[in-house]
Amino acid sequence: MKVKNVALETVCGITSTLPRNEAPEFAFAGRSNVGKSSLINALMMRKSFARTSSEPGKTQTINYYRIQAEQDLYFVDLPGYGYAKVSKTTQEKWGKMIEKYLRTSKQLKAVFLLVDIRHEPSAGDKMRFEWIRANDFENVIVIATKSDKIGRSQIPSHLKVIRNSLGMRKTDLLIPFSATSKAGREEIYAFMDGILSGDAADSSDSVDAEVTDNGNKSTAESSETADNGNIVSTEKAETANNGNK
Ligand SMILES: Nc1nc2c(ncn2[C@@H]2O[C@H](COP(=O)(O)OP(=O)(O)OP(=O)(O)O)[C@@H](O)[C@H]2O)c(=O)[nH]1
Ligand SMILES: [Mg+2]
Repeated sequence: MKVKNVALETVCGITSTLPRNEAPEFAFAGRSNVGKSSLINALMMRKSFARTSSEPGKTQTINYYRIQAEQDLYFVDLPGYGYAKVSKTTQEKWGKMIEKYLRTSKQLKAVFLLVDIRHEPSAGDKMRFEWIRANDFENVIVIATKSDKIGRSQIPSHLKVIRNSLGMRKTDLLIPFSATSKAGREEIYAFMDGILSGDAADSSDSVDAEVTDNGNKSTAESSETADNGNIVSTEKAETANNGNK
């Protein structure tokens, strides 16, 4: 994927009507402060287009970034959950709005659930992962963020904890990512490209990725090696064409 231009096209508050976009959407969910906006910036090749903050709870709206690449698409930055200073009622309203988005968007191709690589996923992370699964999103990709914050040699064991804790299937993608080094970005692009090209061709071919227990992909021809040495799947995308909702 080669990003040519980006724009913040739509910002939705709690009472807004969600847009009906024509281009494919990729959504980013995860706890407050996990690094959603930072990942979106890295994918947009921008330093600080999406607002980031060391203060959790920065993104309190659903933000649609329109991306011009080989084809147009959207990155959808969802508000983070689990931020204590946001009242329970507001959090619940938000939860409902996010669920509504995930359930009703016709263009949503995949949901990226971000978890911090340093920690075991929270109850909220597990709940969301299961929820997304239960709503028939075959394309739920887990991104383990802030991989620069642990030593390289620790990455596989941390990925294993995340995989086991979330109850991920062997074929589920788990990609370690760092917004500082950008390690993992190419794998995420490759995954998206796979979905977009499969979508365009309306192909129903299915190639299951084989993933080793430590979460690293080992077989796909088009795999690329991440900066941190982990190999992740790019083929699984092809299983996804019929898997959305
Ligand atoms: N070292 C390091 N810091 C990161 C990384 N990703 C995000 N951060 C930092 O973590 C903080 C939160 O990042 P955001 O991208 O704003 O997180 P968010 O998930 O969008 O947060 P909300 O909008 O509150 O839901 C910021 O201080 C970022 O600089 C990373 O990969 N490595
Ligand atoms: Mg944010």
